Amino acid sequence: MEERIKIIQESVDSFSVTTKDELENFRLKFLSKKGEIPALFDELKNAAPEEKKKLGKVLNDLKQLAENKFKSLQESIDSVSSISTNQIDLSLPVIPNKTGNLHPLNLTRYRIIEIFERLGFNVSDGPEVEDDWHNFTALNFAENHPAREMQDTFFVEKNPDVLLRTHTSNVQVRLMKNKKPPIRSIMPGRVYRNEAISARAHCFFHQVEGLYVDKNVGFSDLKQTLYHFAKEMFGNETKIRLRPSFFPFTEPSAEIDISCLICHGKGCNVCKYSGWVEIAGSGMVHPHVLKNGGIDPEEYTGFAFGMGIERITMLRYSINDLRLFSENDLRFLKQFKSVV
Ligand code: 2NM
Repeated sequence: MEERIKIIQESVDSFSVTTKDELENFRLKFLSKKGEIPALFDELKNAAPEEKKKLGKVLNDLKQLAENKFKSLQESIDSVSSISTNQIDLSLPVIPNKTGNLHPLNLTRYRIIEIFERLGFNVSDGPEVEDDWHNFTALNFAENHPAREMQDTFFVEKNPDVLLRTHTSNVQVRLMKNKKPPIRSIMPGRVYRNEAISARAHCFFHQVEGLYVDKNVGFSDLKQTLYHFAKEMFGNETKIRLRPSFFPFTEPSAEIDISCLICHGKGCNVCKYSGWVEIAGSGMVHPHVLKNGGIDPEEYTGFAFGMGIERITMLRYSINDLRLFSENDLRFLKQFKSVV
């Protein structure tokens, strides 16, 4: 019996509670009529007289211990619940409700704008529904250029002179018409092309184009500007490479590649084992385009460039499917910077 008293004593000592229910369990287990301590008192009746005296004292001590323990547990629970009900600290700042996340395309757009604004570029915009002249003719697209076909361009109400812009260059044309050089401006915006939707193509996407027109703007200005952009956007170690290319609105034209962020040139999936990833098209603005914008190509020169915001965003966050940007799957969107 002495042994059992010791065991009960230990479990009374180590008992801890955090709720009123647990406190009640303590009472039922040890102190209630059917609890372990009254049961021992019952047994004591059958003990030999000299045993009875000795065990009775030990048992009384145990009962006292359990009652004191019950009291102190009760006090600790009462003090906790009085904090949560009576002692609310009204001076604490509110924990804000989460209101949403910024779309990754917007995060990238804001970053691109920030980089070019620091170089003295401003931001321009223009219409998404455009006429043929501003979207094609002024930009030196030949009359029979394939981009003008129904398969490539969305026309509004079958009118060949009302279309959804296929690039943001229409804004450059309008800007040149409205403003004398120097012009340093970027044009972020949505563009449309008649393409089947897949992981790598969509019927609408987003571009940022840039235009710099002034006296003595040269190819080296183009190269340094885009080199600076690449380092700001993708890290100071980033290298760039220019490849000769062709666009109707620039001559000469160049494709801009950056050194692969993933493998640093060793070769991987993203760069298709070439070590380089294309990020933009660019070139010196064609004299015809300057003239169409009302700018004298004998007096002024300029460079222009264009890049896909989706493409930059995919490289930035390792996203491998364009469709994620427009499907509004919260599991995707919640991974980006929260508004608050
Ligand atoms: C690109 C690539 C190269 C461009 C040219 C012009 C304008 F209006 F100045 F002629 N705007 N945008 C340009 C040049 C766009 O996108 C891939």
